[in-house]
Amino acid sequence: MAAVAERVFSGVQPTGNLHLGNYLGAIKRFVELQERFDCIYCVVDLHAITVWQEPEELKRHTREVTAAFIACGIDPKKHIVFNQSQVSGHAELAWIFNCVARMGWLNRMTQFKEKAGKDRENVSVGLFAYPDLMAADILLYRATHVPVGEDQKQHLELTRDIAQKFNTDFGPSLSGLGFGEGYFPLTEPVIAGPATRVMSLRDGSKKMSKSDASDFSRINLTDDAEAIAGKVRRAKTDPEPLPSEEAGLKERPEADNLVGIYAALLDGTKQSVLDQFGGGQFSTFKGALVDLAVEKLSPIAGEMKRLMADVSAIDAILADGADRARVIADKTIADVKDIVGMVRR
Ligand code: AQP
Repeated sequence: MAAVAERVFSGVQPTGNLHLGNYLGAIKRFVELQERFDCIYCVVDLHAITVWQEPEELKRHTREVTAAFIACGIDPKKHIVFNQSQVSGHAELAWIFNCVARMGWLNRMTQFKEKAGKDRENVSVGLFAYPDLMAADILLYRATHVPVGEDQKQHLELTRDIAQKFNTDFGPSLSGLGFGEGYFPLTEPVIAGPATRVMSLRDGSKKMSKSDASDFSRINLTDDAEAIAGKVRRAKTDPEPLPSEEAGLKERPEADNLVGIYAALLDGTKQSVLDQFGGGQFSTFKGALVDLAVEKLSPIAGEMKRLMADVSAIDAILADGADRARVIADKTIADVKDIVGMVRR
């Protein structure tokens, strides 16, 4: 395969309040990767509308995710921050990938099964085809690394399958056009750290999610100290003291979740947290967790509030990012049209 420059791409849906899971599983990693890679971070509004969004809420959430990116430390001047609908290449490439991916592949996607539930006949076609659009988001920029939470692992595997099939199906066309043996890279997921799947504070078997009906299930990035304290104190636990060894967290999902959150906020490991709190009661540990969460999250909430007070500045960042993203995307779309055999002027 022709050498492809290393590049990071990832996205977040503007579907509601960003929470600690989005932060620890994804956005915190986005910030770290800026040091080593060229990064493109996208507010994926086309993904959001696979389920119903009130138009005014969609606009507000799009700006809020942008504000969160910046408040967490993403630099929109050095890297690219934009919203997906402003670069038409995402939808164009997604259509081509709809014709590359197989129904059987999409039928196996667990996120679709979870989100569609028993109401499969009534969900949008977009919700089913969501992973093809996600593959298009990533491969439009020929991204080599994608930081995501654990829940997106299967979609990343599908992205690799689509890239591989495209490279194989169009192999002769690729070599004829001088692209070597492959056009799209086989992208690597970046899923790392002690909190790649943060669970609901009310139910250790469910992922922390924006769309959970209970606000007590998650810590929002905009929560103030009082709200964080209330949610952590009410978080479900079990009656045993914390174990001293990590192996003791097995079969104790709520304890495992809170210890993982503490470790991730501190950039430590679960074992280092247990070295400090093992053998103690949850009440002591929860008090320390509240202090740590408030210390780490309050500055983000404050900065988001400040940024949201100037919507035109946020819109200018998104417009500038879209202009820069489009330059890369247009080149890929032109190449892909040549490879597939579409006549261009
Ligand atoms: N609970 C989580 N733990 C760790 N990482 C998580 N992510 C989401 N939830 C957790 C990661 O956050 C990034 C952005 O996710 P998204 O907004 O695009 O979609 P999602 O995964 O569907 O997130 P939600 O909160 O559950 O949203 P809704 O309720 O709208 O479906 C991704 O990298 C994701 O892995």
